Amino acid sequence: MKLYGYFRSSASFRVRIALALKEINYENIPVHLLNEGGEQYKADYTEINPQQLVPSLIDGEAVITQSLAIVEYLDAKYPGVMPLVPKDIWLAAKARQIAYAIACDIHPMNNLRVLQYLKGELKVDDEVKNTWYHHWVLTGFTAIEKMLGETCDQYCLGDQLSLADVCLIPQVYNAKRFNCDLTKFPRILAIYEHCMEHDAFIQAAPENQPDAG
Ligand SMILES: N[C@@H](CCC(=O)N[C@@H](CS)C(=O)NCC(=O)O)C(=O)O
Repeated sequence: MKLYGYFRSSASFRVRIALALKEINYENIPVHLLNEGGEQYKADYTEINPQQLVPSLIDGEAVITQSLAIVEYLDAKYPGVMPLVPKDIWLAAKARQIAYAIACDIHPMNNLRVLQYLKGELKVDDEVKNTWYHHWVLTGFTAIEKMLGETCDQYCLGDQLSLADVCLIPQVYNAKRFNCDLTKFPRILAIYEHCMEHDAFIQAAPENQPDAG
């Protein structure tokens, strides 16, 4: 398998966690999102991912984009190693509920191209851009902190790692990088601390990628 990604990309981080949890070897192909105006816009990469976003997974003839589609593909292909979508349909819905709250509702508001548009086209300054970033993280995390009250223990779903943790940890990692105040989210922080002690999460972390600056 080949993974096109970027060390700081939280969507790539999700896929790296899933690959590490499932102990799948893969070739890492960096796509630098800033160099030369962004390598995601190059014609050869656009052939792979028409959305000009990372990650993209190549598995033989299969080209798969969208991190959650990739994670669910890996989970279906390797169901015996660290299942990420629970068999129980209520728990599966809860895992997806948290994952989608992050991947559909927080991350798109704060993606690189959104921040670049705010700054470049709409001419907002860095302070306003950061206020925007913090607002969407805090709005999303306030809801997720409540949701977790229903299911969490050491992980989002009790003592079982799932798709929810695969999405939550990269979002927390980025929120910390952008200096968001997370003190109102003790459940989220406890799960983050716990996951970041796990070998798969350490292996997948941005600073441990070959393209980390
Ligand atoms: N929903 C997509 C989001 C992918 C995405 O937005 N990736 C970001 C990095 S985390 C990206 O490639 N940004 C490039 C840009 O904004 O130009 C997924 O989950 O794969």
